[in-house]
Amino acid sequence: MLVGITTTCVGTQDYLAWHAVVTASVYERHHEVYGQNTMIVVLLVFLLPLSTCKQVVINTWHFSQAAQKAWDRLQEAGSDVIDAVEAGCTKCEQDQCDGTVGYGGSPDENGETTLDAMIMDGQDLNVGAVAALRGIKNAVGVARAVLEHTQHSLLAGELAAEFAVQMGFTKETLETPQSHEKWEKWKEERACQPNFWTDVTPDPTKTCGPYHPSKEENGHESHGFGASGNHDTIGMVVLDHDGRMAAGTSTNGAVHKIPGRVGDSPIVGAGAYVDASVGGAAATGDGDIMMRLLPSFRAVQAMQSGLPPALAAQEAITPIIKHYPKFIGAVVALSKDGTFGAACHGIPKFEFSVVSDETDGKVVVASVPCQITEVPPKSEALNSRGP
Ligand code: SD4
Repeated sequence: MLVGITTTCVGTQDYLAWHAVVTASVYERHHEVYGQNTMIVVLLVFLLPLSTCKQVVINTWHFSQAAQKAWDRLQEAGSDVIDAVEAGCTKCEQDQCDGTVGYGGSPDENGETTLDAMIMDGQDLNVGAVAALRGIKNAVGVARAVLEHTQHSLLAGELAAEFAVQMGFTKETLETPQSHEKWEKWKEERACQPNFWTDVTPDPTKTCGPYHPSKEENGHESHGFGASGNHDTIGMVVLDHDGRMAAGTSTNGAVHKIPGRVGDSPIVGAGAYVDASVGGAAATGDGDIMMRLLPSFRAVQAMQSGLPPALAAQEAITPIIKHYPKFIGAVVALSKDGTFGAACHGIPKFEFSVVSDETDGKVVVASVPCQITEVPPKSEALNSRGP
């Protein structure tokens, strides 16, 4: 049993409870034979193998300040893993990480920025999420309010904003001069190219809408998920000394999306997933594809079946590539024992940020090389985002 304790990560509270029970029963049975002092020494030695879980924060991309913020919050007395995830993702929202998290990024076809976010509690698998949230900057904070103050899992759009206002959040514009200029250029100078429409008239590869359904197939170009400024959702997983885990996401989605579009980030199992009895995962990349194949859920399932995190992340990406060989995206995975890894596809390399006891509380930006699938020429004419 001791060997099990030394090699397994045990939450401090669980360990102390276990220790109290063992201490009482061993003392009860043996103190008359060995004497009180010997027993006290033996029982103190029991405390030595105390092996609490490593604390770890991991998040997608080089968002080291978000990771640091989450870590720092985790160290504060009274803070928990949910606080840490919220603080880390909020930091990215405030910093507008790479323009793809928070306000003023990814203007949709109307020039509006809308936000998707999620928080998941790894203890009871409760989830709070918001999708296509309008006019509220702290999307992950609203997701937490959904988690803590409702029995729902996901609120969307204008009515999610009304909920947020009830919860004390401020309604304000998410447009900035930069997002307005980006939108104006796309609309005026580039005739609404690229966009996300298929098989509509007028031809979406040449002109702006409004569009109507058409039987004619219009091929369309890739949207360049992975090109700078269009790939940087924050997805975060946190583990504390007690083995408690949480995960979260925040993003402004896809640039020039069709108004109303929701990505993978607020979808459980797609953008993130965590089960403290196994581990957690978070994803970034082409969310329209990822929400069809639930990579974060698959990564956690793969860890449950015994794979280490890096292989579990790869296992989550493999089925996506089978269907969508031009897929661009990545998954980070963190096991309940504190080991972590990542896998990616379609870009040269993927960076992620980690901070743990082993890094002495300092953020390390690590990277993994990504797999790139050669697409046979005959597929070139096909929709790059579809099978
Ligand atoms: C989305 N997954 O909304 C997000 C954005 C992202 O790489 O991560 N892009 O599809």
